[in-house]
Amino acid sequence: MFIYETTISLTAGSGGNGVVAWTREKFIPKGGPCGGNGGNGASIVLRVNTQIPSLESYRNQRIIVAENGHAGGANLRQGRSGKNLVLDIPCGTIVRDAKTKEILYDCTEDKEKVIICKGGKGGKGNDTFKSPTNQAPNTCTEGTPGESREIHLELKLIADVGLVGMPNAGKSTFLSKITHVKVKIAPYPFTTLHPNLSFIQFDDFSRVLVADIPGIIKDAHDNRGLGLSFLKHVERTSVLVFIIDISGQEVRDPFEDFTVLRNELKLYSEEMLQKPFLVVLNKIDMDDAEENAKAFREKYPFDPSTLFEISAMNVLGFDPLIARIKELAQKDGKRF
Ligand SMILES: Nc1nc2c(ncn2[C@@H]2O[C@H](COP(=O)(O)OP(=O)(O)OP(=O)(O)O)[C@@H](O)[C@H]2O)c(=O)[nH]1
Ligand SMILES: [Mg+2]
Repeated sequence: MFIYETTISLTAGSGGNGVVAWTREKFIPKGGPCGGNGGNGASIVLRVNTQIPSLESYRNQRIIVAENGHAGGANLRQGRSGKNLVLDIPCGTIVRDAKTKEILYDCTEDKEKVIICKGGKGGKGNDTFKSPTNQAPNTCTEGTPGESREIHLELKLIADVGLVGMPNAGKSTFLSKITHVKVKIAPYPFTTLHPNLSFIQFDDFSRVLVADIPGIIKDAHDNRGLGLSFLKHVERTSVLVFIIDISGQEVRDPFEDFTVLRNELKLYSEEMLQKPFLVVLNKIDMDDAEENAKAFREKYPFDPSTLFEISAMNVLGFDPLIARIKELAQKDGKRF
C-alpha cells in the first residue's frame, strides 16, 4: 500500500524524578544526602531514509510515545535515560504542524536528522542541593514532561524527471526500459496505482531519478480517474516528460491527449507549465503511428530537441531522448 499522507501524534519521554535519600552505613552516622538525579526522557528524531518508498509504516501507528527517563536511586545512582526514538521517513516528506499547518521541515537530504520532540529533563536528587549552609536538604525535583505535538506528514517524491501521460500511454513500459525497475505493465488503463521511482544510471556514474505516476484523464481535477493527487509527486521534478500514445489505437485522439494533459496540469498548478518539458510520441511501431506523428508535428511544431518519437516496447529512438533528458535534468548541476 502506498501511503503518502498521514497525521501522527508524538510524545517524547518525560524526565525521571530526582529522589531524596540518605546515606546509611555502619560507622558513618549522619552520612548525608545521596539521592541521585533522574534520567532524561527520550527525544523523537525524524531521519530521512531514501530506501523507504512511502509512509506505509505509519499507517497503523498513529500515536508514538518515546521512553521515559527512570527515576534516580539512592547512593547517588543516576536514573537511566530513555533511548531516543528514531523514525525513518522517506525522502521528500514535508513535515507540518497538524494544527497550524506550518511547515516544520522539508526533508530532502538522505540521512538528514531532526529532533521533532525533545525529551524532558531528569529531576535533581537531594544530593544536588547540599551546600555549606544546608547539609541535609530534604528537596528533590520532578522530571519535566517531554514535548508532545501532532504532525502531518506529506510525501512529495523528489525526482529529476516526471513522466506524465494518459492511462495506457506506455509510461511504465518506458520507465522499465530505461531503468532496472520491474513495474506492472498491462494493456488496460490504470495499471499503475501508485508512483514508481527509479533512476537512469549513466556511464559517468551520475543518475537521473525518474518518477512514473498513474495516468491522468480529462477532468482529473474534478477527481475523475485517480485524480490529480499524484501530481504532487512530479511537482518538484525539474523536467516533465509527456508520453503520448500516437498509435491512434486507443479511442482517444493523440492531439487532444496533449491538450488535455497540459490543461489538467495547469488546473493543478500554473507552475507545472513553467517547467521545461519534452513531448514523447510513443508506440511509433504501430501501423498508423507514422502518419499520426507527422500530423502531430504539423499541429505542434516543436523543435527536435523537444519532440521525440519512440517505441517504448521495442526500445526504439531512446538515445537522443535520454541524452536530452540528461542534459535538462543536470542543467543546474547533478543532484544524484
Ligand atoms: N505496440 C506498442 N505497445 C506498447 C508500447 N509501449 C507500451 N505498450 C503497451 O501499452 C500498454 C500499456 O503500457 P503501460 O506501460 O502499462 O502504460 P502506462 O502509461 O503505464 O499505463 P497506466 O499505468 O495505466 O497509466 C501495454 O500493453 C504495453 O505493452 C510501444 O512502444 N509499442
Ligand atoms: Mg503504468
